[in-house]
Amino acid sequence: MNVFSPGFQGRPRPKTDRLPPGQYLTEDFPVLSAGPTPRVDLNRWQFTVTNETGRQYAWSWPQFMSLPQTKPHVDIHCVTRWSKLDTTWQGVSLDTLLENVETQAEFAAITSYGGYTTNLPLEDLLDGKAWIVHSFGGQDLDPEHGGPARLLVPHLYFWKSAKWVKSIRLLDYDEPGFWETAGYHSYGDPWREQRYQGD
Ligand SMILES: Nc1nc2c(c(=O)[nH]1)N[C@H]1C(S)=C(S)[C@@H](COP(=O)(O)O)O[C@H]1N2
Ligand SMILES: [Mo]
Repeated sequence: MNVFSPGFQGRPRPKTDRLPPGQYLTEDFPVLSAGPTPRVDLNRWQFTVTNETGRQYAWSWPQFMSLPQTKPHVDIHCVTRWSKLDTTWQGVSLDTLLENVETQAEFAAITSYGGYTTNLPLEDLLDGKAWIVHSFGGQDLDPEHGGPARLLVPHLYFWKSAKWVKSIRLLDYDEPGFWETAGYHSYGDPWREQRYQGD
């Protein structure tokens, strides 16, 4: 007997298969900020990348917005155990931003307006895995959620996705950020449940 109903293979993957261990699904979009929401004036907004030799690359808001845009459609996973599926964003791939940046560095240190920091290996920003996004669900990104622009690195726990992103420093060494210094995992892969140091 054929236990599969017609069309079975065409069915989407069950949502629970997309849930990393220890996570639950949420339909809302919780706000998690370690401090107040900074006000960032677009006329003064600047995003910079500094390589390991100190060379700086900078984009004003109009320069950033004129780069080729993509629309990532991704699942996000917060270390506080909520996951949200099928989120839709718009922004610029880090592949585009880093295209002409000369570097041999292995690590990236991210800093936000307001002072938040986080770290990750440079390769986790490349090959279509990370974006700087300015829109969520077809609307300008709310300030609470990181507007005017935030980092989006959905394959790692969401604390790596720095809101109000300001700069990326490319380094030869790993530099733990705000949560990483407070005992959270240096890498933070939700599928390996790397929540805390030692996981
Ligand atoms: N600048 C900044 N970025 C941040 C944070 C923060 O406190 N400040 N919190 C992180 C954490 S722990 C999570 S889960 C997500 C939350 O993003 P959201 O508030 O849009 O849900 O942002 C991350 N990026
Ligand atoms: Mo988080």
